[in-house]
Amino acid sequence: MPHPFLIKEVAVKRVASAMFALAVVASVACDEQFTGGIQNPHADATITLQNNYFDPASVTINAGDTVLFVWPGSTHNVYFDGTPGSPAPCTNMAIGDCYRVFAVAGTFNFTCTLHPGMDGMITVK
Ligand SMILES: [Cu+2]
Repeated sequence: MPHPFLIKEVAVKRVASAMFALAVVASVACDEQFTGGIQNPHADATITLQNNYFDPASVTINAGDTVLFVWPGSTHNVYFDGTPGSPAPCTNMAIGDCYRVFAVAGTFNFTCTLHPGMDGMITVK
């Protein structure tokens, strides 16, 4: 029979690892893409995908901020230039929204691969 103090220590470690797992899930859930409409109105900056330009084409945010990309009705995508810290792309859709978190400072150029010249830039301070 283990000493009661040892049993309590194991339980605390299990709770701590469960909380860590929840924190990981919560941070991953911030990068999301939805077709059909705005699902989560939280954003630090919003960029709308117009025909055929980003409005606005450039925004400046702080590290840790979330950018909301909005598709009001025509097919576009958002691909980042691969700079370290770039988020995953938002893939083709016509109506929907995509959230991307920018965790580190830098300049992140992005483009819609369907429309040459449809480019934008996010500066993270
Ligand atoms: Cu486009």
